Amino acid sequence: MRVDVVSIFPGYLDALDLSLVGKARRDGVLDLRVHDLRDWTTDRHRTVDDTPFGGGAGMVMRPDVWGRALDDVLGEGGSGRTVLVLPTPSGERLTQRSVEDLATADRLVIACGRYEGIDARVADHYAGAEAPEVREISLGDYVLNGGEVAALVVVEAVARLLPGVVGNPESLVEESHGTGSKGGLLEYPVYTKPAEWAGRPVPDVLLSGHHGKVARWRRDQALERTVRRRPDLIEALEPAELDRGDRAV
Ligand code: 6GU
Repeated sequence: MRVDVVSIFPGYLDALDLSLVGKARRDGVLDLRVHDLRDWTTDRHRTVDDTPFGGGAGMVMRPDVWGRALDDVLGEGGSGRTVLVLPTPSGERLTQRSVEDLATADRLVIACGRYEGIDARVADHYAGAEAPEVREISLGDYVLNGGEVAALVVVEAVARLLPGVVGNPESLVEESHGTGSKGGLLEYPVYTKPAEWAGRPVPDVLLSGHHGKVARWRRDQALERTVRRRPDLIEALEPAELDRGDRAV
């Protein structure tokens, strides 16, 4: 997959050299390119923003600079499905479901806004075209200073779904928010050695060697945790889906 990130702080994306994402890049699974938006400015001060029409606080990013940048970057790609990702606190919530959808694209272009955001005509302009698909996404109900952290989140969440990035694909199956057979619940708690630490023993059932009892216990823990921490996730589940998960243990 090819991913382009455009930002006025390209250094923010340096972390994508590390860990599994860094390895995916070196292995050629992920072709990630980071661009400096100011490369598409035309004035001596390399201006990317201006005051908002209608008044109000802060600055708005200029559509002409973004338009030149995105036309160039989008034009570099080959054929295939391209999604233009616009991180914004007023976007749709990013979920594992939307991450799975983004992971099926051939190409992502992530445009990181700063200040009070990007002139709204940019999203409308590209959404009005045949391609790319445009997705305005938000990480959650809080405010960040710009889209760079969201770009880090999208790249990491998508990259680990690409074939060959996570060593053991089984580890993708049981995780919290997975949409597979155990989907919809938070993950059960996990333990390793030593069997007792700080006066706290590991639950006996995990040392029993009884796979059926371990599976039942984990399912119960996942349910209990989800009810307590994320009742909204239980509400969102079809009762049949809950039953199916229970019969699977
Ligand atoms: Cl994607 N951007 C900004 N600036 N703030 C956010 C966000 C995105 N998601 C949550 N808060």
